[in-house]
Amino acid sequence: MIEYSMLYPKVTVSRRCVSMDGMWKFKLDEKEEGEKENYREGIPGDEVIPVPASFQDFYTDKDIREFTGDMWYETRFFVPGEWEGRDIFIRFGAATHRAFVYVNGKKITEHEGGFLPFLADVTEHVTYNGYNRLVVKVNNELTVTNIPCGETVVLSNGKKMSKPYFDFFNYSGLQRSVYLLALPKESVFDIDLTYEIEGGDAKVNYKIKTTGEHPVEAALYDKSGEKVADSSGKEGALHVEHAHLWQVGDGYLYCLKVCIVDGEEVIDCYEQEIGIRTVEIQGENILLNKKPVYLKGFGKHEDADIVGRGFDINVMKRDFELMKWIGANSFRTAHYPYSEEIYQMADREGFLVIDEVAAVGLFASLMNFMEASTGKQTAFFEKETTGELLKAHLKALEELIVRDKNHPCVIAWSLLNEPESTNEAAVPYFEEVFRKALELDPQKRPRTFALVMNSLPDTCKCYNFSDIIALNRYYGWYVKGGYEICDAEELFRKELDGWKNLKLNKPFIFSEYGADTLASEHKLPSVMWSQEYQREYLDMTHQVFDSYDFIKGEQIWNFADFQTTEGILRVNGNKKGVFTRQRQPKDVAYLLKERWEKLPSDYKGQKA
Ligand code: EVA
Repeated sequence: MIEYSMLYPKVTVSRRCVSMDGMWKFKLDEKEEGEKENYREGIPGDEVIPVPASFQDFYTDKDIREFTGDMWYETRFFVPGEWEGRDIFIRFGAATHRAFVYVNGKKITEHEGGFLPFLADVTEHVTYNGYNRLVVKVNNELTVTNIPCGETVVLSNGKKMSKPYFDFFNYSGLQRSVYLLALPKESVFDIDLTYEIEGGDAKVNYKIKTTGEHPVEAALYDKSGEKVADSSGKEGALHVEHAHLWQVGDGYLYCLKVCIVDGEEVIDCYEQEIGIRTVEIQGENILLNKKPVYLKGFGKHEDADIVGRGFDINVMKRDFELMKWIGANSFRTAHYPYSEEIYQMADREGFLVIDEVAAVGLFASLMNFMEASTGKQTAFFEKETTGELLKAHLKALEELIVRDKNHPCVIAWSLLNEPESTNEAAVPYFEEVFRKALELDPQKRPRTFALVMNSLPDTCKCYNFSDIIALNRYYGWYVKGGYEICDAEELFRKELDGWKNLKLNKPFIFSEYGADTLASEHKLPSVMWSQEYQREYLDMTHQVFDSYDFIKGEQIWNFADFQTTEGILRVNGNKKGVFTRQRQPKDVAYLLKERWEKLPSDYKGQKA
């Protein structure tokens, strides 16, 4: 059980919420002296840095960019006197990968996991009508007991370095917004929703958790602010006549207003935007509002110049404009839960989201994305540390589902990316994770995980757990690239024939496929890394997709070029983007636009 409310911070009649974003004091603890020197009471020096942002790409010094260890942030905040008597929290959108929070020198809380929100209850520790000091120690070391998995090594010069078992740069710090909240002592804590569509009408079933005993009233308003239904009680149903369903490209949102009342007096109100829609798997089909839908889109990252993985509202806007332009309808939040504002935008724009927890790197290798194709085994789930990892994974999963369950855009949970699922030891681990997701989600959305190249019909021990089988495949890139692409196609078809023969009666999607491509390279005839080859690769891949009716979606890797650890396989980052890191199109963007605009939304839906 999470002991604080995960509801997104909002100002209402009863709630106050002040942004703490801005320039904060900052210090990398290079000498590991922060504890001894009592940084919790104030950090030395004058360095300041923006919050939210990754710290890495502001500076010109490589030791800073690669810094691994503790970093300290500090800011001052004012708590209004009229807030006395309320509960006061500091809400962190995320702190990557773990944080220790101090207010006025006193430790308040700590949090493990770098991509989900947490609250520090500071009610008893702040000075009212005065200034207070917030110090946060953030640590960005990677381990195999937390997600995402990796190692921290010490180099011969004594400096620590991050060795991720995943293919994105270990951006870290306070990468999301921080808010100061004042809530009434009795407040709305959590909201569960399920939907039933009845002809043209709909039923919204709700269950409200509060921190007290007073009664609850719920009312639903349409987009124009008209009340369309209401109900009393912590649990109930709202009947909506002629419901405007939430659809792809038509993210119609109602506003659910939940109030705790004491007679005439309103104790607390919270407003939650909701979209009325159902999601289910039926045979080989993914159904949205009982109609088949074919996924077209991307695996993405939160990644951009300078800000790194820090939430940037401008980059978000551009990304949605590009996704609409190209005819996409969906994306996967590879490889971690994204900033909440991105789901809110997907809700509004009518995008389908596969929401991924940060369980990536559960395959002990620095280049697992490549080595998996060679049949390498690492016995990952046989490690002694697996129990501890599972605990961290389940906790993050709970935070993810509680945080995101009310977004209509979220149509499935991705519970792992490319785990080593070819070993029996993975099975009990998967069992726990898949069971937990089902238990936590009131809407019982489909669950999936992305299968790595060597998790094949005859080797994967875990595909049966998935409601949607999601394949990450690189035939024509890591396997038989270049002039050998004809052999890649043969192997690709052979694998798919294998899946077909299993008659799983489940939908398949491609959660990754792609080829690294330098926006600067044109070459006729093609060579790998040229824009011409990316096109050839996609032409082959699309032909294969179109030959199998059980394939119900394609999410290309990646939306845009992104930063990774440096190395011989990466040219200043991963270049599989359809767009550059600056969000301009490579040639294949036009090919995808043509394809995706042509494919009907229920492509292959009727034949199942
Ligand atoms: C790649 N392949 O090699 C991608 C990685 C990604 O960036 C994978 O899931 O299998 C991974 O993170 O480009």
